[in-house]
Amino acid sequence: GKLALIAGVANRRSIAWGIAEELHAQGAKLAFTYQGERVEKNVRELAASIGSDLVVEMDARDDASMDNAFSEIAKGLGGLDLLVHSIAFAQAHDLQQRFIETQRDDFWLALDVSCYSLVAMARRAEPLMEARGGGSIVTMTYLGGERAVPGYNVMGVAKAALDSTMKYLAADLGPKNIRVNAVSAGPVRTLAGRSIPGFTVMEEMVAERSPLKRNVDAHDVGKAAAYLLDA
Ligand code: 0WE
Repeated sequence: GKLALIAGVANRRSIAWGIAEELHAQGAKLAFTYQGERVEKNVRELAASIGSDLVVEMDARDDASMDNAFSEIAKGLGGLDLLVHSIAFAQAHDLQQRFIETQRDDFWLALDVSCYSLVAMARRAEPLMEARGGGSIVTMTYLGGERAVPGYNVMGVAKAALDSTMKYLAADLGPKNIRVNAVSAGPVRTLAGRSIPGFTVMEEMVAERSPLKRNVDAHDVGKAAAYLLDA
């Protein structure tokens, strides 16, 4: 019976969709935000497949768009308990060239979409969760924020900032019984993952070194997220 908002579904391979399926299986009522007309149809069809018609456009770089999305969702869901932030973007060339070449506007683009968006969403979620006596927020991070992973570059800087953002938000929201956590997934075969040069080789190397000798998929991540969300 928990009320959940999921931001970051692009298609059925998205980590956000793996989390959505798990939350649905555990009985949550779901709403979705999507970014851009290109993915609207995908997200509406996926939402419909689990009985949800609460799908609202939200541009994470636009405050007015975020205000509108949160007011639509608060109205449609009738409250909010769980928030899933599964949003990131860096220019493709910044994940290929040397990190040192990152330009100012592309640096801030990556930080804005991949990190500040969590602050912006948490601030809008706070009154809705407070009204229900508490809530829980989960975002997605990656090892490249802790160590220099070849090619991850400005996304690593954004994830380092995201990890810290998660902790400061937890400090602000904890007294209101709102928890904030991040799941650090390994490489997952998504739209974002697959378009990265050398992704397949990296996947093979990670699988070989891992205890289970395999990579995680969006459903593994979904189960970890659902636990942290206390779905
Ligand atoms: O966070 C990510 C990838 C996020 C991402 C992916 C893209 C591809 C398409 C952000 N922005 C874009 N922009 C695009 O235009 N991961 C954890 C997956 C990932 O990306 C890497 C990795 C791993 C793992 C890039 C280099 C090295 C490793």
